[in-house]
Amino acid sequence: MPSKTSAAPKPQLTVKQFQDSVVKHLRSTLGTYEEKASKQAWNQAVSAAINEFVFDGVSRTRKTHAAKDARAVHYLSLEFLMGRLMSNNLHNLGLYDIADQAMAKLGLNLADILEEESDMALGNGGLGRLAACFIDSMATLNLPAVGYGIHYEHGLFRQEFFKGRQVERPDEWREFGSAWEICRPESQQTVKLYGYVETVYDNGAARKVWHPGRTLRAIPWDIPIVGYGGRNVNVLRLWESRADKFFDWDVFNSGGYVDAYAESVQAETVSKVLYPNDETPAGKELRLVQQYFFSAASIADVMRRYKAAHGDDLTKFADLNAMQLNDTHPAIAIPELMRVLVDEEGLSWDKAWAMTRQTFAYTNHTLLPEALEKWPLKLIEKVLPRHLEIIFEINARFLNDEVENKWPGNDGVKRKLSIIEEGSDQMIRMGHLSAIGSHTVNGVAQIHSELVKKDLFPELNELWPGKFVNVTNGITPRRWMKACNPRLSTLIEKHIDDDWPRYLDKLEGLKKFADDAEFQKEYMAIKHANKEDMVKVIKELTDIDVSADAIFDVQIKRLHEYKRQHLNLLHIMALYRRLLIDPNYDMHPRVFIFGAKAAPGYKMAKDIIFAINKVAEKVNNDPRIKDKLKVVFLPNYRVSLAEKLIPAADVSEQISLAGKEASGTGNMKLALNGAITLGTMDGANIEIAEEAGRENVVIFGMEVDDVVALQEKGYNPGDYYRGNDELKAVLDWLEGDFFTPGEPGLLAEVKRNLVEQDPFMVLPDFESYCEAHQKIDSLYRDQKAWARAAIINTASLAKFNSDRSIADYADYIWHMKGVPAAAK
Ligand code: PLP
Ligand code: NBG
Repeated sequence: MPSKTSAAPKPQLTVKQFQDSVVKHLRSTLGTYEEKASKQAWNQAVSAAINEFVFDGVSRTRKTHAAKDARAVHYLSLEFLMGRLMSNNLHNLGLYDIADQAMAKLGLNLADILEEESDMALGNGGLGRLAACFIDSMATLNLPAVGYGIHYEHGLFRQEFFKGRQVERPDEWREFGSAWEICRPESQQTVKLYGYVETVYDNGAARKVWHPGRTLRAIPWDIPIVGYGGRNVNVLRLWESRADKFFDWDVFNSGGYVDAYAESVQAETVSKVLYPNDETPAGKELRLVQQYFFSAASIADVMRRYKAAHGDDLTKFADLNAMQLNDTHPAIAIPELMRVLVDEEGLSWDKAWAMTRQTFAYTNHTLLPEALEKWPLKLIEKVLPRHLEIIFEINARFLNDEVENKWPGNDGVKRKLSIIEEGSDQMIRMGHLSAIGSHTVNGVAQIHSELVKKDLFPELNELWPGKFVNVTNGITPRRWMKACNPRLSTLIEKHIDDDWPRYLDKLEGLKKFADDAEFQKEYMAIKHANKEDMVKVIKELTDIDVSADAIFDVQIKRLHEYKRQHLNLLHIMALYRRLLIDPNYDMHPRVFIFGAKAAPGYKMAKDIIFAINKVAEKVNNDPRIKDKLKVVFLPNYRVSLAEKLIPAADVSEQISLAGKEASGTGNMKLALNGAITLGTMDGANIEIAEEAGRENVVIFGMEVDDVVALQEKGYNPGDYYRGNDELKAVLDWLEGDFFTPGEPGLLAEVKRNLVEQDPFMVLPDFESYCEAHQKIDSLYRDQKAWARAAIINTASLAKFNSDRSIADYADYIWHMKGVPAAAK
């Protein structure tokens, strides 16, 4: 029953008007006509029709915020994993049904048109997708906010499999342009790099002058971000790098036509490609240049906007501007703002530092030691000589004043807290710089935020009580339920308000139907229909036949040893072995579905993909197991594939080693769509279990304390290998040629790694993981109990709405309120 105050967007035009607009754009913008137009052309015509509303929203929003001189937040992120935008924009504008009907009138299917859009994959995984959900929520909450990032020409690589191995292909998301972006050459900036620093004396006072060796132009591309309801439309501003002077005219005139392009080619490599490493810093000069390039351009942009309103008086700068660092990737923005304030604006160090600290806040997304960014001091000195001096000064003042006051004469603490790590090669610790230069530091789930305080920055937490806080991650229910699961959304709308995509706590209202036989039947029928759709996708992508009556057991995320896809694999092999030993082994048919990209240089991750593919090949073609077991590895996992898979999942595999997954967000999406979490007590799994009730998830394995205890005792994987016959048998199975006929040993490295090192303790959790799977099997056979648990999951996930996360940031970190744009 829609409520009177519903936040659901109202359609602003009729089907006929939308249809006319699409046809008008097809003819006048695309230069084609109905009989001839390709689906791609139709897609672009629909985009153009939508953009009539979107661009108007951008102007209205910008005008309101400028007129009110509103405080704004700037979300600095090297990654935004946006996916496709059309369906989201239609839903947020309230135009989806209108567009659907309009296309039907034109003899077309909107769903087919949506498939024509490339994913905008300017991110690796969780961190980038979180940034995308967050900017959706910032617009929905009417917060004056700008997302800042890089306009990569090539996003995350496209993954193919060749004989079971991952092959990387370039991503061409804007090969034929993108309908959603507008270039804003009038707002371009310049970014300087390299060179040397000179000390100049004015009347005896020393002043630093940086003589840069290179200049890049930063060209902004704006992607409108439509809030739910369409009232506010913010922008995501992505910087493209270009050479400062396109031609070196002297070289050109002396006959070197091709050489004249040399500088421009180098400059353009800065925004050419996204580094495909998830959770591992690349440590390459180009990456540092990317980080500085977008940080410096963004700060210059914020400064330009401020000065346009306030002139050279910077006293209100920090009151009007918040900047959020999405991990340490933009940490160089801290010394950059200091450089601008001190060197360019002539502020005193103390004043500039107070403003800088008041402006920045930092989100930590990982505790993995190998993932914490450090840059060789020598590299920073080469690329950003003035910034290195500023970092030294920040560090000296921090150690000599704040640390010395708290721990007088304690060199051990100073060494630990110093931004500079001593050693044969000195390194700059970006996490330290971020924490020291920010007013607030947050982790991304309760357990993670506690570990940030306890293990990562215990002294800083003691030095600044209250500075370290938690903001549990969230996901936008618009994309991750309303748009991707229309059947379930319709069912929800039938039983509760239609504005649940804005107020997710309304889903609580479903709890009263959890035991209602009729509702259970409808809910399960929807899951089945979604699975039937997935059966077709699986067939199309892999040529594997699966049945929608089997349990769809899904693990989708980047491939990483800490996420333990190989634990899943060992259990699959154990099931296969049980079925070979006893063909009547009692289990409900299961389809194990994987989606995961490995970083191209991550050998073990690629070996695991290969092993899963090889086991899959054998299992799927073995008639002896009577289709009780299927293994599917879908190639090229990305946002648009996630949107198809998540509504069809029965089981959500969240099996990281406790303490390693900071939060996870895939876990939230799957649980909201009614998959039962099979997980460890890690990241946000803990909070999902809390919200949905421990009885409605299946938890297994060691907890953080157990992991620490085992490490302290001395972990020996060989003990577990020898101590469990089934585990030993499946590990040994990897050695011969059973899965790689005629080529023995191809999978042996996976076994060796586990038996000799097992850095993420797969073996100790194996037994308890197998038991957890037994629980899943029995629960599924009791369809009423399963339906009940799934419904309660859907009904209980309001906490994980990214609107809640963003409201927390706004209240506790940014201290700002929404400013609704004027209606006209
Ligand atoms: N990759 C894609 C395409 C996603 O949509 C998500 C989140 O749902 C992730 C990666 C992150 O997954 P996880 O939280 O399981 O690491
Ligand atoms: C990832 C964590 C995830 C978390 C996302 C978003 C990095 C460095 N970290 O657990 O591993 O969900 O960030 O916070 O990518």
